[in-house]
Amino acid sequence: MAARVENAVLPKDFIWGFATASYQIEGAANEGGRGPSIWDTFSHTPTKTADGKTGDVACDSYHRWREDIALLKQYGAQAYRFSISWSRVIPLGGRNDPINEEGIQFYVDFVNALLEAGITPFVTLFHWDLPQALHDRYLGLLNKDEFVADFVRYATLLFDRLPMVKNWITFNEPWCSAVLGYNVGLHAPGRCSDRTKSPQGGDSTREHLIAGHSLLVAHGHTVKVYRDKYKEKAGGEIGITLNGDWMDPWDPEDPRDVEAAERKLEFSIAWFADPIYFGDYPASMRKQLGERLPTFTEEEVKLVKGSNDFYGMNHYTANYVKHKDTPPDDDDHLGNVETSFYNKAGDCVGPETQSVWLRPSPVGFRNLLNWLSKRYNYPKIYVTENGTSLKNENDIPLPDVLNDEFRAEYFRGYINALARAHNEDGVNVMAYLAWSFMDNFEWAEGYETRFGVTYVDYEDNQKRYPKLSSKVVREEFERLIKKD
Ligand code: GBH
Repeated sequence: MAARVENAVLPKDFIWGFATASYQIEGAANEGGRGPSIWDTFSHTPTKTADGKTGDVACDSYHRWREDIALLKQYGAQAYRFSISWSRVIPLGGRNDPINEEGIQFYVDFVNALLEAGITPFVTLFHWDLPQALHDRYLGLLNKDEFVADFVRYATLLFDRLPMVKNWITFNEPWCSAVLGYNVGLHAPGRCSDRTKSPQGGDSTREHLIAGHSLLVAHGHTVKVYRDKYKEKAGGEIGITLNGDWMDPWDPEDPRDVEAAERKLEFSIAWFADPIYFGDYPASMRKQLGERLPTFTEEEVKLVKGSNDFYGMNHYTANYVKHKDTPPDDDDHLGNVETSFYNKAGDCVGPETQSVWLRPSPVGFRNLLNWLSKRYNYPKIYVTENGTSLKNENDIPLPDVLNDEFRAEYFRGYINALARAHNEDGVNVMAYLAWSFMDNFEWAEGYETRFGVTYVDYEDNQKRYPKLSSKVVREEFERLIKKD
């Protein structure tokens, strides 16, 4: 674990808080004029989520938002990141489809109440919940021109109606939308080459690459609109949030593993960040994927290159990476590598959590902050998600479950690693939003896996209870941020 940083080393204007996403918390799936999203359809399809759970009710934040804001205030949060449900504001999603004023009003009231409470809103436009109608009409992300035009219209509507928002995130984790939705099919819309899993079609060798390209181009167009017409007046910023975990070579003495670890970082992070900072996909991806990877037109390069006011970083864990001696499969999305929580020497990344993919590694966070900073020339970084689940937390009854020391220790480790990266490595990280403000619908894992600093009692009216970790996040930042 990273040692504690005792002194206030983070600048006065460093901002911290908590994050959530619409489909994971709102519920009220059929209320207020909301249309269905691909996550409604997917979660209502048998076998797609744990115990067939859906976001129909979730944390019921659509009704309990005043309580949520009071709790955020109680936690001392300076910022709150949430996402807008596209199909709540445009139920069918398209640029010529009717607007749902009731849905817009919900977000206007919410943002105004946050601001009144002194909490800065960070608004994500798209956290995976594509309006179902756009999937039905033209297969959503697979139709670049239609998707881009519809997304830009949706984003513009919100720039118009929420001029008080100064922190915009276009897309949350395009890698997840692309790979989980169109390559492995574990997330909505669940497409992949396996017809037993995806009878409606799918091609795991190509579709995720097409979806990823659409997301990048939509991001570029949206940022241009924001910069041309809104940015100056609002004094705001816009960027994209990318997921990415740290990768160490399985055998640091083997140059093929060293290269494999770098390639894995490129296949997960640089896939999206290179086009945004350099104007093209990484060479390693072009080499492995050939013509299956789309190319950027000149106009697209102009739109996408330089399109981040900040780098939104979602980060959770670390892996060891081993090269493969066999040629890559056509549906490979990893960069022809194997990942593991153990290295050749038998060292382990960290202890188990409830999420099979997640083990704590604060040092990995510091390493990745440095990797990103060096590769992209020290961009301003906002950590838009970081947090952990706890092994078997769902089996612990109230009130013991509120004593989440494992999560508290995760936050201590990661927040101090961030402080070191800022103070000792010159990393320009300026915000930190813990995932998550409260336990919520953890996608395909349903409600079994909890990530909240707030316990949500799904058996008793979604009642909220602060966990220990909510206090620890605050303690860390109150010590680390300079007072003047
Ligand atoms: C975030 O993604 C999401 O933004 C958030 O909505 C979610 O609740 C939170 O994490 C916690 O899960 O083994 O191939 O299925 C985190 C990034 C990347 C983590 C994909 C899980 C699974 C890879 N995710 N990863 S796989």
